Amino acid sequence: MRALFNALKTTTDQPQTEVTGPSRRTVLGTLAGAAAGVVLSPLAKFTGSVQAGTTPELAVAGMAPKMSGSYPYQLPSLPYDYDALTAAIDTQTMQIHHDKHHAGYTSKLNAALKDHAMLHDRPLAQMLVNLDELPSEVRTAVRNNGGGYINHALFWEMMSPDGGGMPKGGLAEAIDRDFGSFDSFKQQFEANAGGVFGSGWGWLVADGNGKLELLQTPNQDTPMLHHRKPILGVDVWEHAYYLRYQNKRGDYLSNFWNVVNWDRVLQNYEV
Ligand code: MN3
Repeated sequence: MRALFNALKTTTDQPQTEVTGPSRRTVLGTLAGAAAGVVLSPLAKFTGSVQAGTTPELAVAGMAPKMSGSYPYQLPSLPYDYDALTAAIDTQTMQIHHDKHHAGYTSKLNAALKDHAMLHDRPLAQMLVNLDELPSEVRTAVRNNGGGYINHALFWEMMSPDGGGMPKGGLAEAIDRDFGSFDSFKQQFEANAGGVFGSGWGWLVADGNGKLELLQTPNQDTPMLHHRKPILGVDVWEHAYYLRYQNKRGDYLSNFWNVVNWDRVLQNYEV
């Protein structure tokens, strides 16, 4: 695991040359901000220095095999009961969120890919990192429904009825290094996620050097579109919290810490 990160670090430490192909357009799109449908948090410290070639590995390395699986995609089972996360999320929200919303992204992703056999063996994470390489007629569907598929697969795993507490191991050290302290990180994470305008996600992500950043993504965009590895994410679409919290997104976010699965989040960082 360390070797992979070192390899990525070596690559990203090379002198910056012109980034070509889809990655260049993505990086420029990121810098262009809202014009490209991209929302970067004011708290994010995006440098635009990611090089082509490092990023697909970076993204795929962060995903469990089942999440970067291939067509036809299966709705992942929840790793706990619907009522297991009531320290943060109510039972009915979990049922609707998993059985309807996540199932919907899954079936729409499969429908979009059905007639594109050449994409059936391509890992979803690779498609999302290199979106511009996809046929134009499936690009939006993969971005939205592939993003929704993978974001939710990650989200369920990032939570646990045995969650809460403090980050662990190398992630705890990196949080102290990049945010000052765990308390400061929590404040900034909540502000970042709370500030997402409309539907989207608030993320803790890592670049190829393991540096942590906060990121907002609109709709179902994944941090992989920005060549960042998702470490911890929280869904701030209203469907994720409205039944219990109504307009009080901040209360949902402050309770979210009760269920964060820090063991899994550490794996996301170290893989
Ligand atoms: Mn959702």
